[in-house]
Amino acid sequence: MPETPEQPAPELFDTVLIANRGEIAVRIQRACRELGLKTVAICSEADRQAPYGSTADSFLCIGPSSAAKSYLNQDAILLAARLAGAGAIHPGYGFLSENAAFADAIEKAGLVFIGPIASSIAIMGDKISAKRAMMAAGVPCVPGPDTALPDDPATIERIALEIGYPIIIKAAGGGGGRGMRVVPKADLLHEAIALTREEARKAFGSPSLYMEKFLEHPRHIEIQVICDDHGNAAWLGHRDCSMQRRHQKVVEEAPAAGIAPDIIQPVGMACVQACLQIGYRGVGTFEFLYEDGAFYFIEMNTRLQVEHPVTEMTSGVDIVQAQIRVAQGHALDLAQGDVTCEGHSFECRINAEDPETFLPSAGVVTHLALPAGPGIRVDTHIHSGYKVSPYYDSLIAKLIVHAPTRAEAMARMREALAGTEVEGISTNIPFLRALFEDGAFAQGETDIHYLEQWLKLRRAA
Ligand code: MV4
Repeated sequence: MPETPEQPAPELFDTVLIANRGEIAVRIQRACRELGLKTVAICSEADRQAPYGSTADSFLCIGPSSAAKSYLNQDAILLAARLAGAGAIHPGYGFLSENAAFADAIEKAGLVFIGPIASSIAIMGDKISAKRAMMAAGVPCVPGPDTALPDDPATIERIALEIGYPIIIKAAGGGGGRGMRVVPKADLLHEAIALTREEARKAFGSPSLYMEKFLEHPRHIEIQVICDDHGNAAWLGHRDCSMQRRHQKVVEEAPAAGIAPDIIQPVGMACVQACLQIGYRGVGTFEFLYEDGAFYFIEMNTRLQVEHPVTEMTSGVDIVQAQIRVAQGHALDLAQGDVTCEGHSFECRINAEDPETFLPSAGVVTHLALPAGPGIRVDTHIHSGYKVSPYYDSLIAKLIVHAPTRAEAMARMREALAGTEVEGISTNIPFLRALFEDGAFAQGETDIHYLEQWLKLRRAA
């Protein structure tokens, strides 16, 4: 018998259904094509004209405009995958991206979910079990028990006193700013718990609560990880996402200003260790509060995030491609020692919204000019003539810049914002331009409350 040359193992899938819309559908399609994968786009009736449909290999309308009947319709998405011959489903962010039942249904249908295994999503979805897993793995957490609050009033009072006021009550089913209440002093404790418990029961279907020390002026720092199925994990650096309003991030940057590499390094390694301990697969983000030089874990996101580009710019890693490769069963092709952080990156979220009320602004984009040049990247799905629909998130583009230093990256963003023109709808561009002229922001190290205070002062002026 002549020796046959070793054949590479067949890929787990060659066609990916992208269960999302907008800029992230475009971004994922690009990564798929670069990896030689075919793409299936899906849309709701409102998105029938979307360009991401015509650039995909197949395009299926799966339901009416309401997200509940289209982008959140698990059966319709699974049916579309079967009809179009997709072997994998990429959920993007939002919609079904952190739905453990969806991940489970995909795997049971014999397809690959491009994301973590369902049990990881479930553990991180319950903020108490997430905290327990992190404490067990040695990740620094906010002071407070990693167990649900008991019913006994005296025990609750004792826990609060041990932590020390102010404390914060959070719902296990919450996250991203939903289902939490600050308690400044003891006489407000039981009422706060009763109110939060009822809200949690209604909103999340679970009355389970936990208690933490309330940090009054933290920054929001997050760590990006990527893991394969072969026991390899790496962190790709950190981001500062403190510039937010009502839990909606507006500007993100990498790395965080004023946090020395030797301060963040052990935190990154603890995240990697936690991933290995829980058998995590895929991309993930560890969210921390950072106050007075210390890091405190709050939540883990088990999805690709909106702000992943700032980490791509500084690490040089294509996070979406890497995410798809590990879902195909490949070993990570980078070791921790290969990961570097070069220069500085900012992302501005361009939203179709009223500059005063922040309410979504739907309508037709009558004129669009986008910036270009060295170190400028635009992730968008819109074009001149595009109709911004009122049904979904108001994000219409992400402006991303990269430069050697933070000051140069800020200058580059000013230039990019100056070269961005969107007419026909209202956007937050004027407000972003003003923010990039702000002195305290230019200094760096502003906390999670800075933007709301800045807006208040600006309104008063
Ligand atoms: C906190 C906190 C202060 N102390 N936990 C809000 C979103 C959710 N991910 C957790 N959040 C917070 N948790 C303790 N123990 C303050 C916030 C918080 C916040 C966190 C990150 C980014 C913006 C924020 C805005 C308000 C409150």
